[in-house]
Amino acid sequence: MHMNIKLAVIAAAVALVACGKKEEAAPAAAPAAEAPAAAPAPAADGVIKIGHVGPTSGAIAHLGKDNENGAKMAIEELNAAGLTINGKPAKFELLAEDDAADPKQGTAAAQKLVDAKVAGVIGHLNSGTTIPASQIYNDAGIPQISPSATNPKYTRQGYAGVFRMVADDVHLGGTLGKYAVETLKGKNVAVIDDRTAYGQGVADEFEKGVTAAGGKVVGREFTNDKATDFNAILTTLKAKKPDVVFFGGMDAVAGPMLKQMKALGIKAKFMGGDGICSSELPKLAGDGMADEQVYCAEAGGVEGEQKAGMEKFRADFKTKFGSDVQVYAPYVYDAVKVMAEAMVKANSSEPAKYLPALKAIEHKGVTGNIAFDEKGDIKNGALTLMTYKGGARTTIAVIR
Ligand code: ABU
Repeated sequence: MHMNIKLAVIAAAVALVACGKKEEAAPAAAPAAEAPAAAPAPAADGVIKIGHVGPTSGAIAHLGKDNENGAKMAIEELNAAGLTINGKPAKFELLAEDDAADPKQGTAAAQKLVDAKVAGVIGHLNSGTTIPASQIYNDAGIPQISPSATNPKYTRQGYAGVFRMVADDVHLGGTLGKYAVETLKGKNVAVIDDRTAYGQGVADEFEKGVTAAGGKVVGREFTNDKATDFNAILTTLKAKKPDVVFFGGMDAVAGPMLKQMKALGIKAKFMGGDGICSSELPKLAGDGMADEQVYCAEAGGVEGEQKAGMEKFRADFKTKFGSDVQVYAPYVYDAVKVMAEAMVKANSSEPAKYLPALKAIEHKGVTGNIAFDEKGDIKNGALTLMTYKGGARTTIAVIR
């Protein structure tokens, strides 16, 4: 086929991946690099298995299910698009695993997906599961896109096939630290973390941001990701009269912590990263508890004309699943679409063949324009600063 015609056909197929319409897709294209020995063989029957892992049990199951639903939505649209890869109708199959936010269960789930010969993995949700699992996927030559793990280490291990859809904790924690001092006028700041890879990391970055902006960290305490009673550490911090209390951890711990903070009469602003910035937080904290006192940031965001696409996604998601997006379902949805687009572009679901296309991807998704840097981090990552009003997440600003 003439090169221009071939490119046009591939472009049409890619557009179909994005908009979900039914049509014939690309014919065979030039193969890319050799697959590593450990990489799974392409499915003979045209079924392309995509793994998804998140905590669909345990305290943050609402977040894991939200992510999994984002993957389901994307897979259904891809299958409705009637794509062809390597001359076969491409049927995508989602293999969804639960890691319960536990690193050991995370590696077990990763091995299960490798054994099932998935072509790629979207996940995991937590940094504490994503990082150990990434070694297993890397050893098997399977690309992995985390929609939400923000610990910088994930993409700094030298692995060729790891990608992150969101800004990392350096960006997130640093920006929130600056915001606490400069915008919320927090001179004295207290910090708590849950000792997870995410919670401790983002809290450390927050501290650096506070100090760099001229604020003072007057206390640092820690808990764990299953704790429910925070009275001892909150009482210790109350004596230090903080203007702002930052929590590095997830919403299931942040909710009760906020409630107990109020019960102790601590009027400080309550801040956290993306892990607390969910639709569920007001319910976890109790009626009205989160309103006006909580500031947090999603590690991504859209502006201008791209907001309409995100709003449509949120409305479609609510219609389909009967619940609001928690935080990262749109990033999971885009991650699946990005992986599929790379397969269409490479005309192969073999990891070693579509990986170069994934590295070079330029995708217009519901979460914005998606391209990755040399480490696999999202280029030009955004943050969305949020607060809560009337029990709902309310955007303050999108910043880069
Ligand atoms: N980024 C917040 C939740 C996921 C994580 O552990 O990184």
